[in-house]
Amino acid sequence: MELRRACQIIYRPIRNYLQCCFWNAQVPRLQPTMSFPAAHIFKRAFMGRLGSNISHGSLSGIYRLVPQHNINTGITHNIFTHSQYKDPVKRRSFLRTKTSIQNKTSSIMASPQPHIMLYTDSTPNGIKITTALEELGLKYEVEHVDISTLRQKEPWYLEINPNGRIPAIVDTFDDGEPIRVFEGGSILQYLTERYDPEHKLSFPKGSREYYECNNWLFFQHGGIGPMQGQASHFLKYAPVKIEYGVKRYVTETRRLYSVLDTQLSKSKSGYLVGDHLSIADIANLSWVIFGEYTDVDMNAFPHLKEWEARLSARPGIAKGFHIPKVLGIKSDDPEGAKKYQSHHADWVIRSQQLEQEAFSRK
Ligand SMILES: N[C@@H](CCC(=O)N[C@@H](CS)C(=O)NCC(=O)O)C(=O)O
Repeated sequence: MELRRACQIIYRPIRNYLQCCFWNAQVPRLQPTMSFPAAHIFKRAFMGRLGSNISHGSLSGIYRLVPQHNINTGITHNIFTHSQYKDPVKRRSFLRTKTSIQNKTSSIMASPQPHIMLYTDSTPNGIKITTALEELGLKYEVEHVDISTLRQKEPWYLEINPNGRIPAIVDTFDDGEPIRVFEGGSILQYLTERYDPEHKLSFPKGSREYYECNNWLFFQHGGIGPMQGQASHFLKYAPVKIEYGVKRYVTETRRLYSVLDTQLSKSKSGYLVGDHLSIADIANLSWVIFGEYTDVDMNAFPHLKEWEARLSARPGIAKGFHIPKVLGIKSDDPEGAKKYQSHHADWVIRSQQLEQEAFSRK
């Protein structure tokens, strides 16, 4: 008999015993894996299946990614932790639930627990995720990637988002391994598909509203985001004033706002899709609140203006706007807008130069 098979047979009763006592690393989808170090040692010895990049966290008794060493870059960086399980009391009660009622396994499996590390800054794309997380009421940790310091171009971060932009998240996937998700729309879909079974911010997959929600999510991703982003660039950050660029992008942004305004004028619920707030509203709102900053007169869009004020007053959204730091870009705060502009103008040009140089060397 093959040695590996023999080891498995010997290991099985030990594993079963451990399964009764501890959170076992072998049970798929019951993540994050809470395990007694011995379980991992047995597992490593007999099964040889421990991922090398997470072994530090797992062998320390709490399954969490701590310093992650990238063998390609030689850089070690803390990218992920499971704070929920640092607390020994919570940890013990979690273990008790698991070990006492084995039958409950399937229901735990059905609703995975988030262990989200969010990498972000206070910008339109960044607040899209913090507002969604707050509205969903999910636990998450934040790593402030101050884009003005170009942290988003460092090798450790490019492992998480190869595009060198915020936002991005790292979560624990069903297989117990970290999963990275980048691009705001992809993150919003990931969060709602995994953690929104009650459809607080989403709609049942396959329903009409589900597809309509995608329409407005992609509208933001392919329209408002890039167009308004360029409008800000030419208006606020470009070292030379190019009237053509300003006109093209500011006008296009206004046109896109009018599309949103018309949609809202027809909406009975006051939301872009269906009868409740959704990731479609959240994604677009995160840009619309920067409207005045990009020379859009919101009085021209009464439905959009009312929607913006109503949604911005929601506690979850209001909180999410100011994570990881306070936003000060509203038209009633011209000083804040000026600060925001000068904070971003300098790094935008440096970043552009750096990226273009790196690209032309390839
Ligand atoms: N398509 C991306 C765009 C992300 C993006 O452009 N983020 C900006 C902040 S709003 C950023 O990280 N800029 C940093 C840089 O350009 O280096 C998304 O929707 O997530």
